[in-house]
Amino acid sequence: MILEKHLRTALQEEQLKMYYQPKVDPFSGQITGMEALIRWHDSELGEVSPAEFIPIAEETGLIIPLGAWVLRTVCRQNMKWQQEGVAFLRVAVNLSPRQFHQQQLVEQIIDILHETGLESKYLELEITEGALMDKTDETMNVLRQMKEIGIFISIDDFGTGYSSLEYLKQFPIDCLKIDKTFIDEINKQSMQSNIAQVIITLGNSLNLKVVAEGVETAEQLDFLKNHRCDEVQGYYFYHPLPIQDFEQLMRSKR
Ligand code: G
Ligand code: G
Ligand code: MN
Ligand code: NA
Repeated sequence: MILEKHLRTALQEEQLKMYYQPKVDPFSGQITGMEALIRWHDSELGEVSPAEFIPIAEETGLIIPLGAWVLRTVCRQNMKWQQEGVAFLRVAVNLSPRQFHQQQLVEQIIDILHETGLESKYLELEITEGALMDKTDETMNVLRQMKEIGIFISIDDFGTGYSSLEYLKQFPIDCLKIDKTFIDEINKQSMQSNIAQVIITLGNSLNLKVVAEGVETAEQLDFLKNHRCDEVQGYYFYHPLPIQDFEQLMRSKR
């Protein structure tokens, strides 16, 4: 498999990069946090999307060392930004299903926090609904350990999976991220954007923070403000930014 071989090399030779997309308070416009998103430019293949290579990393098991690299790189970068006074923000890391269900994940995270010196409250993990609702006993156990450490936990792509409301109530989670497909349905003409609205109501009633992803228009933002969505993220505000651009943005805010 050619992509796998290239990806292995990319990981060894540090050709992978993390980008950072700000999350925003919809009312004040202030940056409240960020999501780390991996990027890969291969000299032969060009830009390869994580939508393409993460599934391959999952199939081949490469996601384990890759995932560890992502966590370490992101925690180290966040610590550096704090030390330099650039930003004091929580950073979210995406965990794919196999990564979430690996043995030793919690130990690995504890080690990385220790090694980088990052406080646990500055780390958020985004886990998809599908991964959480699989092997629920094990999931409960892992989530409890993460909560005990003080990590912030979000359900990513919420609304696309099959959440059991019972587990949603029981799991020690902090936040629901409304999937982009429901944000796409919001527009001026048809105000029947009911799923986004229902998710906000559900989140509020479970005392969870609700974040909208993929916000691209002023209409979507208005709708989300009217329905009291807590945070927004999307191209309307910021694209995922490379380190230098992120630093420039933060400096411009001071
Ligand atoms: O950023 P973009 O839209 O291209 O990401 C495509 C997909 O890849 C999304 O589902 C996103 O969650 C996932 N992804 C991006 N970065 C990472 C990462 O660092 N780790 C994992 N596991 N998935 C990621
Ligand atoms: O699965 P996950 O939610 O982690 O994926 C997030 C992906 O969505 C990232 O790859 C990011 O690049 C992308 N993204 C972020 N904001 C927007 C947006 O406003 N529009 C679109 N089309 N994609 C976005
Ligand atoms: Mn995500
Ligand atoms: Na998502």
